[in-house]
Amino acid sequence: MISPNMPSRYPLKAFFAIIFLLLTGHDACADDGYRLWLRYERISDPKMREAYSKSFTFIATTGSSDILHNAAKELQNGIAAMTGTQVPIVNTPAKNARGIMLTVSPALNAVSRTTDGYSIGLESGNVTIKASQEAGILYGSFALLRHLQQHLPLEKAVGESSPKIQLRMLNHWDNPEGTIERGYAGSSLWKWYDLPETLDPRYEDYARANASVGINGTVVNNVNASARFLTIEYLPKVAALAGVFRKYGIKTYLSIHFAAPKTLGGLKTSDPLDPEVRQWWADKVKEIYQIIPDFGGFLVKANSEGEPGPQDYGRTHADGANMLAEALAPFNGVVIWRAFVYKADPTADRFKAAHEEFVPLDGKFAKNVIVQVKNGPIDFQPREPFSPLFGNMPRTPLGMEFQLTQEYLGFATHWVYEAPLFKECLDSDTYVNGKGSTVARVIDGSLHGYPLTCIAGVANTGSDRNWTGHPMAQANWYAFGRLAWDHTLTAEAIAHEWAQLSLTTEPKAVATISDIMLRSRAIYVDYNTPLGLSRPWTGSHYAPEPWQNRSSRPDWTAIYYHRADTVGLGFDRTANGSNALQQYRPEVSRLWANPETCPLSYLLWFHHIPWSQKLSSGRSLWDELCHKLYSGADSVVWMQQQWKLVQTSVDPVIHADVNGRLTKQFGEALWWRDAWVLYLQTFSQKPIPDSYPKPGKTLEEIKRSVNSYLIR
Ligand code: GCW
Repeated sequence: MISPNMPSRYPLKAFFAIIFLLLTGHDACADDGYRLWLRYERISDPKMREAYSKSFTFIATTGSSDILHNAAKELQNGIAAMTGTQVPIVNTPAKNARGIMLTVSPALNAVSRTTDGYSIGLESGNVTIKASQEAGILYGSFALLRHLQQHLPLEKAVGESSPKIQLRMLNHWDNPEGTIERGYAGSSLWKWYDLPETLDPRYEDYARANASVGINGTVVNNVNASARFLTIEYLPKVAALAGVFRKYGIKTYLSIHFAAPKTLGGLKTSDPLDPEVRQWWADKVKEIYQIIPDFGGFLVKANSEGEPGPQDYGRTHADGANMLAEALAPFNGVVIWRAFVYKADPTADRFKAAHEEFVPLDGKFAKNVIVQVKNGPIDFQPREPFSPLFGNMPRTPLGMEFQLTQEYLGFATHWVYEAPLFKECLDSDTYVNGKGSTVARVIDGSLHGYPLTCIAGVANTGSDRNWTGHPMAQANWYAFGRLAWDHTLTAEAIAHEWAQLSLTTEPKAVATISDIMLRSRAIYVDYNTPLGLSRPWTGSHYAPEPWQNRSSRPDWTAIYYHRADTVGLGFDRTANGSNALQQYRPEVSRLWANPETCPLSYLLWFHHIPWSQKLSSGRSLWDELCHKLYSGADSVVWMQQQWKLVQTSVDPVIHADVNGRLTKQFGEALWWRDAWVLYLQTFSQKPIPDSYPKPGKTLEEIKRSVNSYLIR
């Protein structure tokens, strides 16, 4: 559980440290961000504390299961911290006492597609939390606590809530040796060496945080999977983690190495149609369920970026997925098969690859298979149009994959609140069944009646004390969970809620912080990849490098994506170019195929635009680019100024931390701005408009400054 991290082996040192902190006026209990949005700060208004205390004189729960116990315990701890009153947990409350009743009652389920919903009511002076499943009680309890943390009247807590999507999961890209692929918050949370004997208390806090936003699944290892996770050495370690997570309604999943029958089992092949291979997987799955009876299933990256897969044997993705599905079916396990595929073909457009490979397989997957699709067609870019797979596989449950870790969003340095990115995709209209066929309605199953629904976020957690490196990146984990539960929530409402729970309840400060959050992603895009530029080239995925033109494959260079030349800029994906637009419904493609009607934010995704061409903004392409890059970088100054305004409302340690990161972010925004402007100027041959200051460095100097960031 949350511990104050006291260095108990050095009592004298600790004593002097505290005296020092007291004398120097530092807050000895400074917030290190560990508690996330579950801070349960003491309510300062005595009247409100008293009102809450009077309403809660007991917490009654009928069952004794771990999940119910944890729900009651969380309420007890939260209420004690916020009001100062220790509320007893009882089976039967005293007559006429007022308190919280937790009741598992099957009736609720009728209204919901999923089974995790809850209702909160006020009955005879008691607050009731009812749900058809124990997990629902846990979610209802966290909802009540969320409510109290925002100091809202109890009557406003009344209502029902059910998640729109069944499997709400985190995908960890964690490796067996403790590193995290694309992780920017330290090393893996999982201490594989110490497991299974030693359970870090942090595992439970991780589970609490997830449960508090309704996340009910976790894939503990990288999709670039080591076969070691399937060994008798590692499975008990995974089982130990599963044992902790289960108590918070979370199922554990594993990413698998498709060639494991060969590499681990010593078979001659891993061909999915080979009977011995099928038997090997059936046996392995049985072995897993013997020690993890509620195991969730497998996540698979196959025939993608060098990972093995069924195509190595002339088989299809469906053949591979169905083999695993057959092994998992007797245990109600699922296969989550990723659609992140693209080939090293210099003449092809990577944008089209997933659609080309997967749409012909629609309807060919077994019932317990979900195909997991990244939000955009390329790769977690700062801004991408929605993947054209959404809406085009009506007979195959499609799951969503968002990336919480900021691989292309400035790692743990740049402040980017991702909910607007998630919402932009979820609210996009595919038009597949007419207007209103949003991506959200594809993945929640309501459009095509999918029997299984899934949404995943590539985790941004790590061993850093504050979990996510950048303190504000906690909001991305939070927002993902809240949207996975209910994609109709707004990015704004979630920002407000998160800021209140995590930073301050002062209304003005909450408004200021939410405002920064809500604008942060657009600001990042403006100085990083404006007007539909993208940058999935190899290298650091951090530093600007638009000049990069050499790699083992063409689609791992920068020039492949932006296509700058003396005529103009952008990737022509119209009928004159790669025709990727054809993968969308006519209502979408018609709009985007015309540069006059294509939103400026997607323009260079689909068009090669001449430098002098006038855009809908009234500026030429070149001038608009300069405008975006300069105003984006300048807006970081605005972020800094706004952040200063909340100094007295936010914990000083967190405030200083974010301040430092913003200083760095500003320097790097200028770096990106100048790199793009100077590099593109070599093609456009146009001057930077007079109103903007000239870059302080030459292109050559910037290239040199980037070199140190490149890991090849
Ligand atoms: O974005 C790319 C990343 C890889 C990642 C891959 C994927 C896990 O650069 O690190 O591999 O996507 O999603 O499979």
